[in-house]
Amino acid sequence: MSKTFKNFIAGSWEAPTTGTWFENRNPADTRDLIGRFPDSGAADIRAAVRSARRGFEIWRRTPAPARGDVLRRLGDLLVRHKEELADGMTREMGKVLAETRGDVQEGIDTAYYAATEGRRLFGHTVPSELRDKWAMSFRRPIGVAGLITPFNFPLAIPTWKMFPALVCGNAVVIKPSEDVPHTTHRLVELLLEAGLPPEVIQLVHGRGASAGKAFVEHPDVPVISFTGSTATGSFIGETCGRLHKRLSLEMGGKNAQIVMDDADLDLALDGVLWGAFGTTGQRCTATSRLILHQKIHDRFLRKLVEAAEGLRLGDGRKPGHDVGPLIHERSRQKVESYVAIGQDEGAELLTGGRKPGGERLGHGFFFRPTIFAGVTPSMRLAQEEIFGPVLSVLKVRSFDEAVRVNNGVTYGLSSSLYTQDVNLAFRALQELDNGITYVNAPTIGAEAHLPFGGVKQTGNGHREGGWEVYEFYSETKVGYVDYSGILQRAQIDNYDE
Ligand code: UN1
Repeated sequence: MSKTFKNFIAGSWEAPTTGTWFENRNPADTRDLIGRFPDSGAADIRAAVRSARRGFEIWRRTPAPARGDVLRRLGDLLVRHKEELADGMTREMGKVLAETRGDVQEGIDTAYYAATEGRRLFGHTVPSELRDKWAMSFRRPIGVAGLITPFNFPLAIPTWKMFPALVCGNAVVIKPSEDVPHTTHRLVELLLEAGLPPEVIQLVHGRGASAGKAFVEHPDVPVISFTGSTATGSFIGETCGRLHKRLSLEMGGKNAQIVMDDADLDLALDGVLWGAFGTTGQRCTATSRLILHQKIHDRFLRKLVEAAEGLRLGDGRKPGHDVGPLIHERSRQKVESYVAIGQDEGAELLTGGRKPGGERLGHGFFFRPTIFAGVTPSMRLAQEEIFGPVLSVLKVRSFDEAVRVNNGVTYGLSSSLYTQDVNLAFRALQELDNGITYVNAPTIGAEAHLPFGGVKQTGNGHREGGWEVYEFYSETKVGYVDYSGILQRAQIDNYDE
């Protein structure tokens, strides 16, 4: 008998009002059923929001340092449960244990950062233009925050959204991806153990088109944060625009690694292998384009193909594997369709392009690391997000051309430049149109205490992580106190002759 999980609404674990459930299976071996989770509907969301509003009334009055203390205790619990969480995450999501341990660590870092932010949440005190008048700004919570999270970072991304929202004094309704519901289930259990008042957090499982849509449209959820596809983000953006909601969108990428002719090629090789094939290419920050200077193009490609063929596919919970499965069959079909598109467009398939044969990997959604050479900037292979282990290689003659190619896409999350030339390094920071640029490091590797996000169609101008996200989850309020005892008119009395 597989376990049946529930939503967490109004302080207790509740079955969905729909009476329907979905299955969560291990993508490395679909015979392994992790559990059944609620396929919730609008009525579940309404109950969750009602409860969150009650939770908000308690939580917004709790001093921010005390709110931070809950997250410090949660950080301690994440440390204690790191192995168990990583193992469970690999089981439901597929990436190898070293990566899921990193995912938990990102949650730990985010928790400890948030804990101390409870003692900052700075406002400003500035001089007034009038005598005996005080002027300051400070932060207030917004209300119920609705969070929609993706499958690829099952723990880290929920923490990026939840922890700052909570420290700022908001109540939370979260709907995790239906591909990884178990990790968020555990996170909520740990939040309760850490002492979060129950009605401050609501967990509602389900699909985007039903549960997700219901709270994006709910009038009592004034702030929404979403990480996922650009298509879904556009839909959410329209709804939030119409309802005047605050919205943070974190969406697609088409990130490039540029390798100049003076680069340390071994370093660049390690970087691209990790960037392109880590997490089986299922990161917003994955390296999906490799832009090579013509002088090193052939030499680098030879090494790259050989190294990619040496990557070991397999169950991420067992030692010795580098690359896990894709998240589901639909995703594998999408990757296969791009292999066909690339071949039709005239790109040259150097390796991969198909699922592995044989019994060992036959029950999972595995796909071989795939490299296309001879890709030109206008090809769909060079423009569209694939979200799988497919790398498109483009050849350029100069740094300027590399910049043009990098910038010639609709996305703008991360980019990377390998060079020994300090002048080029700084030019890259200025000229590459991305939210994050790495020098001599791959396109992935964001740290929890710095702002994370992208330009163009990757996002809508907000950042997660670091100090900026706290602005997103709070309202700035301004207070003036006039202790002069007389009416002082701003802009008038101070300028009287
Ligand atoms: C994502 O790609 O979806 O940049 C998030 C990284 C991670 C976060 C990635 N820390 O490597």
